[in-house]
This record gives sequence, structure tokens and C-alpha cells, in this order.
Amino acid sequence: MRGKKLFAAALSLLVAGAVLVTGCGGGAKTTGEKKEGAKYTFRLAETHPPDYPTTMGDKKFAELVYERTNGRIKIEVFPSGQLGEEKAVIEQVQLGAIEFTRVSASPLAEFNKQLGVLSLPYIFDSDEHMWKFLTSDMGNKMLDGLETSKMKGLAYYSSGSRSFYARKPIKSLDDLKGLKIRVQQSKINMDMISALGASATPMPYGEVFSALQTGVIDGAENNYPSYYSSNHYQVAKYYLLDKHQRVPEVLLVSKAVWDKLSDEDKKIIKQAALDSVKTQRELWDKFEKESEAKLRAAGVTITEVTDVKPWQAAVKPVIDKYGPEYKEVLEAIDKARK
Ligand code: BDP
Repeated sequence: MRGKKLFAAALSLLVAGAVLVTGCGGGAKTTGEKKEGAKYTFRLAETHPPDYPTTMGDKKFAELVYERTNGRIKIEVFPSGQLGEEKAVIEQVQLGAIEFTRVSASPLAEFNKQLGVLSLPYIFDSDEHMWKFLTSDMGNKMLDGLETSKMKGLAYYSSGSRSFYARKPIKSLDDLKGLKIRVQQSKINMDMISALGASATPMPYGEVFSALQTGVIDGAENNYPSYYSSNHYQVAKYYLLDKHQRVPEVLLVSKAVWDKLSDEDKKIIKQAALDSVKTQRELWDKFEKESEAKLRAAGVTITEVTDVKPWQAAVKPVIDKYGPEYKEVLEAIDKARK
């Protein structure tokens, strides 16, 4: 599987030039001239399986673009990490080797510092609060800000809240002490884990199952849908609902590709991305409930954290360390609370 992914990644670099030169048979020019009515076939990299809500959102997006360009722009969705793990995919999107992707804002923040604020623990009270912020001027500004990192943010998707799970019973904050916990590849996440007394092991998502199975790590953290669809629950049966983060998903396009599109195509793509959010969010809400029910039916022990104050106090050093960098955004997040 790994080998296959590496091969896919190498291949995508090789064909990248070809896709941009030919626009896949559509005659998009390489001179930088923006041709109206050009035909393209693009790829969209997605880490989740085909029926996962983000993948379904990607597909809705692709479908809308296809319809609204009368079949001129075809976006093929590659699910299940076929084109590589998120960090490697982001690098390829920066090069224009992969045109589109949907990734978590956490690894993305390693490429665009401004987005790091979205990984800070307990900054959103609820999904409603998060969405109020994401759809505000500041939320949109952050998507546009990806341009400084060779990408163009198109839309946010839902990802619920993240909580811890482990191979052995965890029922309180104290139980995390000394555990080796896998985190997404981001510095803020590593600091958060340390602040909670555990030991942070960053690793790509696709490697977590076997690391849990073999005991290389004691636990990890994610939302119900990922915990369920990745089968992590089969080897780590104890879930502690502390909801430490709400990290949105981001749908984005390579700036190298974006800059070659006509204004009309840009408009269609941006609008299609925004229109796909509704589908993704509806499917998310449904799948979040379904996966929780399936986890319970499979015998997973779910412990609710009734008082998050000790958790918030424990991660305060993380907020103190990064907060000043994000003063303006944190103010906007606070405003969205009211
Ligand atoms: C999931 C996100 C996915 C991340 C994964 C992770 O949807 O994009 O890759 O978490 O933990 O919730 O790496």
C-alpha cells in the first residue's frame, strides 16, 4: 500500500507538466494566456474513503463544476489517500503537480502560519460558533491568505470535534499522563499533547492503525467519523469525549493552476466549492451520529468529560504561547461567540 502511494506520488510529479501543458486535451496554453472555454481534467486528493462526508463533498463540488462548465472542467476525486498523505499532497499542490485537495487545517498550518489559530484547543464553543467565524470576513480572509503559500482556499468543510482514544482505559485527564499519543503533523498539536502530560508522536494518518495495533503508540485523537472509518476503534477501544479541538477541513486549489484559469472559470469553481458545503455539512451531521451509534454497538467505551475547565487550564500555556501571534483573529473568534 505504502509502495503504491509512493509510486502514485512520483507519477503525479511526472504527469504534472503534461496536465498543465495540454490541459488534458483542452489546449490550455502554457504562456500564461487565460483561455476562455479551455478544457481541463484535474485531480483532487482526499485522504478519506469514498463514502466519507468530505469525499462526498469533494464529489459534489466536482459534479457542480462539471455541470456548470458543460463538461469542460472535469475534477477526478482520488479518495483513500491514493495520491499520498496530506503533508506530501500539500507540497505537490504547491508545485501544481496535484491541482486540488481537501485537507485538515492542522497540517495546512505548517505551510501557512495564519491557519494555525484553528488548531488551538478550546477556541470554539460549538460547531455553530466555529461556522459563524469561518463564514465571517476574517474566515474568508484566511482562505484567501493561502495565496501567499502558493494555494487558493476555496471553502471550509465540517469536521466536528476531536477527542482522545487509547488502547487502555482512559476516563480522565490524569489517565493521559505519560501515554504516547499520535498527533497530526503540526507544532501546535505537539505542544498541546505535551501540555496535557502525554508524549506527542506526529505521524501521517494512514500509519496510525498499524502503530496502534503494534503498540508503537498508546492512543490518538480524532472525531467519531474518522475514529470509526479508519477502524482505529478496533484496536483502541476507549474514547474520552473531551472535545479539545474543532479543526475545520479546507478545500483548496494550487495557485499555479488557479492563475491559469479564466475569470469565468474561477468564478464557477469558487461558487461550486461554496455550494458543496451544504451537502458536506448535512452528510457530516448524519455520519457523525451514525458513527457514534456504530462505535457504541461495537462495544467502544465512551466516557464524557463533564467539566472541561481542568483541560482548558492544562492547555493554557499553549494559548499563551501562540495567542499573541493570532491576536486579531482571536478577537474575531471571540466576536463570533456573541
Ligand atoms: C481527520 C481529517 C483528516 C486528517 C486526519 C488526521 O479529516 O483530514 O488527515 O483527521 O488526524 O479528522 O490526520
